[in-house]
Amino acid sequence: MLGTCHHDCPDSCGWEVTVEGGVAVKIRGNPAHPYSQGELCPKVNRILDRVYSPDRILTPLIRDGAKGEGKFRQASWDEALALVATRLDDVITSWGGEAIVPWGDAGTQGSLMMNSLDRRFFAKLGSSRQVDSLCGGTAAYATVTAIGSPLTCDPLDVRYSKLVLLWGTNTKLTNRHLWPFIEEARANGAKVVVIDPVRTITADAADQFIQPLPGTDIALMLAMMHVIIRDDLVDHDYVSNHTSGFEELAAHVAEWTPSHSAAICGIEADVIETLAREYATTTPAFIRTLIGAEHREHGAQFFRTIVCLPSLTGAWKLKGGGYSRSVGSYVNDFVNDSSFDAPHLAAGKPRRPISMNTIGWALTTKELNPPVKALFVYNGNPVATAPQAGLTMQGLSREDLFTVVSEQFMTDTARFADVIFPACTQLEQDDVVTAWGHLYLGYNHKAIEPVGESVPNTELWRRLSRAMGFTEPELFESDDSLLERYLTGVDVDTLRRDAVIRLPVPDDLRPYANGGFATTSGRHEFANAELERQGHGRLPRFATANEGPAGPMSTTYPLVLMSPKTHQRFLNTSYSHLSAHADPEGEMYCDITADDARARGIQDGELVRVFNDRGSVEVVARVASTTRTRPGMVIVPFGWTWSRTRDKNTVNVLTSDTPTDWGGGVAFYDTLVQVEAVPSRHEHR
Ligand SMILES: Nc1nc2c(c(=O)[nH]1)N[C@H]1C(S)=C(S)[C@@H](COP(=O)(O)OP(=O)(O)OC[C@H]3O[C@@H](n4cnc5c(=O)[nH]c(N)nc54)[C@H](O)[C@@H]3O)O[C@H]1N2
Ligand SMILES: Nc1nc2c(c(=O)[nH]1)N[C@H]1C(S)=C(S)[C@@H](COP(=O)(O)OP(=O)(O)OC[C@H]3O[C@@H](n4cnc5c(=O)[nH]c(N)nc54)[C@H](O)[C@@H]3O)O[C@H]1N2
Ligand code: SF4
Ligand SMILES: [Mo]
Repeated sequence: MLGTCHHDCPDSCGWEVTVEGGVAVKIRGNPAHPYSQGELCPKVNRILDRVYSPDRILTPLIRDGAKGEGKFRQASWDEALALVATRLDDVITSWGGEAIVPWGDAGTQGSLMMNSLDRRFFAKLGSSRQVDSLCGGTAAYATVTAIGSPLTCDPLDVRYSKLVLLWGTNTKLTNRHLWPFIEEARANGAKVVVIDPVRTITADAADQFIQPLPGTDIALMLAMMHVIIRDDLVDHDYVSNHTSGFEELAAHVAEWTPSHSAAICGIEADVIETLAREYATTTPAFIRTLIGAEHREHGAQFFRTIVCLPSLTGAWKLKGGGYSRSVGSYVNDFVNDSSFDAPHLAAGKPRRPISMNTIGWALTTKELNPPVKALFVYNGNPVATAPQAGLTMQGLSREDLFTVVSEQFMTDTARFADVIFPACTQLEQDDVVTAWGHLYLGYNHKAIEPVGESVPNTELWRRLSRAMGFTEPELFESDDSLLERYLTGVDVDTLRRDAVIRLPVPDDLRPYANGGFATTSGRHEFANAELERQGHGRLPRFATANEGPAGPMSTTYPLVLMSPKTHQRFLNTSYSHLSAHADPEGEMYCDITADDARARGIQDGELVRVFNDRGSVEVVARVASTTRTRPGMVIVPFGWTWSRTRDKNTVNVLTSDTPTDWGGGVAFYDTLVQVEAVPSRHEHR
C-alpha cells in the first residue's frame, strides 16, 4: 500500500507498506517518488515499532492520580466522551466558550488530520482561537512583507547551482533528501558554504563553514551588500528594472564595512569580503534557508534582509540561482483550504485569539478574562515544544483546568491530561499530505485498520460533536467528502493511483527571473514604507537581541543557549521515548567549550545545571568531545522527552517566549543561561 509520511518535516517522503493478514510487516521508501526516491530516514524506517509499540495509547484514558503524575485508568469511549461533554458544558455555562482553548500543531501534516473538522468543532463551541506559530510563520510573513509573496525558488533547482549557501539550515539532518541534489551540484563543481553558529553535521560536510555569533547574520548580510555595492558587483539591469530604493540601500549599507560587521558577528572581516565577492561573481548562486533562523527576536528581519541579496546580484534570473525556503505555499492554488472552515457555526460569538507560543502564560496569568478553563491538545506536545515549559506545567497542574489530549503516546503533555483519546498513526488513516520541501503533493492510503480503539482525528471531532448534542451536518462531514471539496486543482485519480503528483507549476519555476514581485509596484522595494510604518525599519537593520550575545541581559546570564534539532532518530519530540531511538542518541547533554568549562570548574562528563530565571535542567557536560559550539555559546538539544531526562525537564524550561519582531513566531534561540557543576554528584560516561 502506497502512502506518504505525515511528519512535520520538509521531505514528505513516499512510502510503501507491506501488509500480511491485516498486519503491517514492512515499510520502505516508494522508489517511484521523484523526490525521496525510495529512501526514508532513521526515524521512519522503524515506524512499525511505533505503530505496534507496547507503550501506545489504545483506549481512552481517564486520570486516576494527581495531575502530571501520569496515572490513568482505561475507559470506554462512551464514558470518556460523556465526561468531556459534561465538563465542556459546565465551562461554557459558567465562563463562556472562550474559556476553552485549542492547541494543535503539525504532528501530522495530513490536510484532514492536521486541521479540518477541528476548525468547525471549535467554532461551534465558540472557543478561543489559536493563533501564531512555533514554526514557519515568521519566515513566511517576513518574506511576504519583503517581496509581496511567500513564494521562492524550487529547492531542487539547487542541483544547477555553482555556489550554494546553506544559511541557518541543517540540511543533512532536517531536510536529508535534499542533500543528494546538493551533491549533484557539487559533482558539477559547486561550492557549498554553511553559515550557522553551530557546527552541524551539514557544516562538517560543507566546503566552507562560517560560524557567526547567534543572531548576528543581519550584520553579515549588510556587510555583504556593502561589498557588492562598493565593488560594483550589482546587476544594474535587474536592479533598475525590478527593484526600487537602491540608492537608499546603498547609502544605508555604506557604514556596514566588513570590519564593522566582523566585530559584531565574531568572524574575520576577510571571510565576509570573500563571501560577498564569491556570492556576487559566481553564477548561478543559490541561497537556501528553512526555519531555524526565525526563532529569534529579530527572526523576521533576517528573512526580510536575506532576500535583498539575490535581487542585488540578479541571481533570481538563472535556474540554480536565487533564494529558496519553504515552498509550502505553492499548493494553495490547487487546493481549497477554506473549504474546511465553517465560521457561521460560531454564530457571531466573539472568539478571542490565544497565542500557541505563550500557552504557559495563558494557563497561569490572571490577566485573561475569562481564564482558560479547558484545554484541548492534539498533534503536538506543548510541554516539551513550547517555550517557558515551567509555566506550561504549572498551568497544567491547576485543579480547576480540564485538559483533553489526543495522542498516540504518554508524552510530556499527555501525562498532565484529565482525559486522553487514542489517536491513529498515519498507517491507519487516509489523507492528503502537502509538502514544504518540494513541489509534490502526496496521498496516503490507509494500510491497516486502526490499532486498538484509536481513531483518526476527524473521527474524534465527529464523536465529540455527537456527544455534545450538536446537529449541524458540517460537523459530521465524511473524510471522502472533505477531500473531494479540498482537492480542486489536481488530477485526483492520478494522485490516488501513484500516491504522489507534481503540483501543476511550470518546470522552469524561476519565480522572479523577470521581476514580477507581488508587491503593489511589482518591484522588490528595498526601501519598504510598510515596514517603516510598522516600526521595523524602512531598510534592513541589525539590532542586538535583548537576550542575545552582548545584549543587556548578558551581564546576568553570559552564555547563549542554542537548542536546535541534533537528532537523526527523533522528529521534534516524537520517537524520543522509544529505546531503539533514544538509546543510540544518548542522554541529553550540554556542549560547552573547554575554556567556558574551565572557567566554571566543569569537567567533561560531569553533571551540570543549566539555568536562568525561568528554570533549570540537569544534563551531562560534553567538553572534550565537542567542537560544535563556540566560546560564549552552549548547546542543549531539543527533542528529548521527560521520561528520558534526569529531572523530567526538557530544554524548553529555559527558553524565552519573547515574540519575534513580526510574523507571530517566538524567540526560542535568543535565550541566555549560566552553567554550573552539580556538587558531589560527579558522573563519568
Ligand atoms: N531529524 C530531524 N529532522 C527534522 C526535525 C527533527 O526534529 N529531526 N524537525 C523538522 C522541523 S519541525 C523543522 S521546522 C525543520 C527545521 O529545519 P532547519 O531550519 O534546517 O533546522 P533547525 O535545527 O530548526 O535550524 C537550522 C539551523 O539554524 C541554525 N541557527 C539558529 N540560529 C541561527 C542564526 O542566528 N543564524 C544562523 N545562520 N543560523 C542559525 C541552528 O543552529 C540550526 O543548525 O526540520 C525538520 N526536520
Ligand atoms: N527549544 C526548541 N524548541 C522548539 C524547537 C527547537 O528547535 N528548539 N523547534 C520548534 C519547531 S520548529 C516545531 S515544529 C515544534 C514542534 O512541536 P510539536 O508539534 O509539539 O512536536 P512533536 O513533539 O513532534 O509533537 C507532535 C505530536 O503529535 C502526535 N501525533 C502525530 N500524529 C498524530 C495524529 O494523527 N493525531 C494526533 N492526535 N496526534 C498525532 C505525536 O504523537 C506527537 O506527540 O517545536 C518547536 N520547539
Ligand atoms: S520524517 Fe522526514 S525524512 Fe523521515 S520519512 Fe518522514 S518525511 Fe521522510
Ligand atoms: Mo518545525
